[in-house]
Amino acid sequence: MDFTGVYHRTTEQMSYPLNESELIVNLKTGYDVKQVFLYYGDPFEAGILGGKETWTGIREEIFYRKRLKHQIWWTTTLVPKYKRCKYYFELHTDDEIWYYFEDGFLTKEQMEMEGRMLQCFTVPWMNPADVNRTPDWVNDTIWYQIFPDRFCNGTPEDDREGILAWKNEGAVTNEETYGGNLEGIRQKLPYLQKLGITGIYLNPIMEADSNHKYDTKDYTRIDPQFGDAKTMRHLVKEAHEHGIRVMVDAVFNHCGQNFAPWLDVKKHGEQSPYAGWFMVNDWEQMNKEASTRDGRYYSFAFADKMPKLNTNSEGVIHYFQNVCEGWIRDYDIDGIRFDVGNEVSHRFLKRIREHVKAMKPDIYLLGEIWHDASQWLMGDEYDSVMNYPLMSGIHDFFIDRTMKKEDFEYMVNHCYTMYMQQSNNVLFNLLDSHDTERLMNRFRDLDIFYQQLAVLFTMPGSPCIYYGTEIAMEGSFDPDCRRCMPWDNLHTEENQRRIHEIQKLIHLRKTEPSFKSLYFHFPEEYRDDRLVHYIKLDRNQNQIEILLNCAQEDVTVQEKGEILFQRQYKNGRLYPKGVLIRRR
Ligand code: ARE
Repeated sequence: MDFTGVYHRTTEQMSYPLNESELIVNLKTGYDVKQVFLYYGDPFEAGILGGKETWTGIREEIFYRKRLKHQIWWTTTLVPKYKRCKYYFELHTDDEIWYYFEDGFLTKEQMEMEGRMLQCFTVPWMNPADVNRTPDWVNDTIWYQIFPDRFCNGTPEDDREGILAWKNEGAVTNEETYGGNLEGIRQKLPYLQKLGITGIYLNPIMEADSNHKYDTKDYTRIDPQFGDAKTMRHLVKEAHEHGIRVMVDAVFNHCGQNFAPWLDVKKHGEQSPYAGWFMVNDWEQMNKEASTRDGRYYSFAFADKMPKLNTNSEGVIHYFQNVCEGWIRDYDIDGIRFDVGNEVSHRFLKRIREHVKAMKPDIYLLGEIWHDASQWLMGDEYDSVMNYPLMSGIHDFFIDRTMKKEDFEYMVNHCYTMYMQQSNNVLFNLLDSHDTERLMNRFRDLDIFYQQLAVLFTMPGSPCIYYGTEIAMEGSFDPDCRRCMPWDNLHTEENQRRIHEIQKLIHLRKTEPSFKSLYFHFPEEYRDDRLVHYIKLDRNQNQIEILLNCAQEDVTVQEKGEILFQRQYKNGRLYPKGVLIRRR
């Protein structure tokens, strides 16, 4: 047997409570392992392994599997009667049987050798307080990301000096301000509702000097460019009346150069009461005109006008607990997206989560993390993350014509085996954002554009479309990916047709439970080609043909007809199988 490919630990995403009664157990092996059985039972039942007695634990075959390129990922769910259990695995290759314990691999003979002390994998107790709980409402949310300055100007008659005329086409930079505001977003709620949107993610709206507002000046004040507390309360209230939740952007990793505590530190140096709120390395030199890399104080990246906040300090933790408390109390927000979510301290995040979840248990805490975010998704920090790895994988598959179906299958299954199911259910899935080139810009092919969206919409978690995606808006990298929403051009026949495509996709996602797949798996008969040939959006026939995923080898596929969503029950749980969807 190839031992190197076999891995299990009773930690992280390999063995965890799905809820107060079900325990998920995952195992990775190589492809030489053809069958896996699990022996499990109560740690205090008779039959403690050690040579004296033969353990009569329940023997159950693990059948729920998905392919990871060089490995297989086996999953099963246990329901320990007394909230605790111990277990070990029986691994079958073509010609061998091995037993896998916490302390190693044994043959049957070694297992039964007198006096051997065998250490099973052990889950001592499934404490409810430790269960990773994520807000269910997010799983069914269709998100729409809005860059406030560029979405809609609701009060052009009140435009202040410096606001440029709305630009219905053409490139933009970070230097211009076009007057988009909260009142404009409120006015467009009926439009968003008709599109099928049920959640909006707003880029920062708190007072800041730039037009992107990631250089916060006052965390407790709505930027006057966008409105005030009253307009924000009005927006959220009406959004809720339209069945739309609201998530705001929290820039807690750093602040702007005019944030009052930073100004105080610049003025009073180490004597400032806020000295511990920042990460200053050279107090003598800190007021010298900064060059981006001189390290006199830390900042976001090398942006010296974005000094890094010290999220290890009690003062900063306490301050932002109060900021979040104010946002929930004053605006009744439903989610918080944490900017640069991988650089704030874990301690900070644990304390913020505890504070806000006590106020609003189903608030959605989303981390902006572009890489494997396992360590932030243990149930005591973020609920989920922006799923940039999936974005890259989907993009790559459609760009790289050499990528095989197995590669795509690996990429998707890798994305969905990194985290606990609770986090996967509420992943924030996207194909572009205010930080990336727009999807249409990258591909300039409407077919591929819609195929990618169709793939995105089959994924577990919640899809997010960036404003303007409904009309396949173009735009290059930041800042050109933040063009003004061309409301004057939306009525054209082509744009209306494009909006209808997105409405269909959202409707399918909402009305067809099987459209939310769990795993990508391509049965042999589909291996000879690429996914792109199985996601056809026939706009004339109003048809979406898409291959869904299955957790089993034997995909049941019929030539025509409706959804084939076969289900299989095992110890009381539902395991979906694969289907091919041909929807009229
Ligand atoms: C401005 C210009 C940019 C220029 C940059 C140079 O617009 O063209 O490249 O300055 O410093 C905000 C504004 C940006 C602004 C930036 C700096 O929105 O317009 O850029 O401030 O002034 C990494 C971080 C991730 C971060 C991205 C940008 O991990 O957290 O870089 N994203 C957040 C927000 C941004 C925001 C900031 C942070 C700062 O979403 O909008 O920028 O508050 C790989 C890496 C990632 C990396 C990613 C993108 O995938 O793995 O870590 O993200 O590339 O670079």
